[in-house]
Amino acid sequence: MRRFLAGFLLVPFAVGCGLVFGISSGEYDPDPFGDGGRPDVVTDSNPPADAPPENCVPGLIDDLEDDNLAIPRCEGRQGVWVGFSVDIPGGAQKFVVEAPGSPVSSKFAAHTSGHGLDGKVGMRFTLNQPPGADRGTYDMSKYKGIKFRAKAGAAVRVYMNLRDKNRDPDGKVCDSKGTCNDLFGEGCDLTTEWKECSIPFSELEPDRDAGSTETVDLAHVYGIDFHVLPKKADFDFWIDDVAFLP
Ligand SMILES: [Ca+2]
Repeated sequence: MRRFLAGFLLVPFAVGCGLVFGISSGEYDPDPFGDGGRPDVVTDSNPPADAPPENCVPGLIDDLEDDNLAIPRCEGRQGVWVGFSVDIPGGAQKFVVEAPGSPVSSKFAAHTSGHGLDGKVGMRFTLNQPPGADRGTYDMSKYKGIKFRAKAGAAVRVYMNLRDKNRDPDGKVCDSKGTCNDLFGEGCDLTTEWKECSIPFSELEPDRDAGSTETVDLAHVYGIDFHVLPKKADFDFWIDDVAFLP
């Protein structure tokens, strides 16, 4: 059954600032809005559906072909997709699994769109979260990176971030360092055509303290985020075929 989620974000919220920083192509998102300490609005309330074990393809996290928001149970992974954004009065986000998908796995992809939102807006999934349970971490240290296929309604840079134990608040490590939600990630420039983005872990950098000697904790990762910075403009992008680089 198709799972459909729509969130309309109408809660009054004092947006911290209206600063807009330019991001040139090839540079990683410098976290221009400084919203790392604010909680996201998560547009999901449904428990994940269990994927049959026979859907397990080694190294493939999710190709969405089961048309649901669950991360297939495979190689110790299990989790759920959600859409996320920061509260902006009058803003709206839609997040859904829908057809068509990428040309490679053509039936379904994860799709988010909306308007009037600022800060980081996108979709994310957990990697170790059985239905009804809290998030756990997943060990991806044997892999070299993440690849995915994506496209957008208009050319945009999408950022992929790992939620590792040192930077996700649930890890209870980052509070004293001021690095909570300053996630390790990298960007990929999207067009209106499907393309494959391939991001080696060696290229990941945090937002605010770029150049930090800290490295991402690949052995303890809660999940993966994909976001854009719409700056209150319309946004519209698809993610599909998320897999590890061997
Ligand atoms: Ca697909």
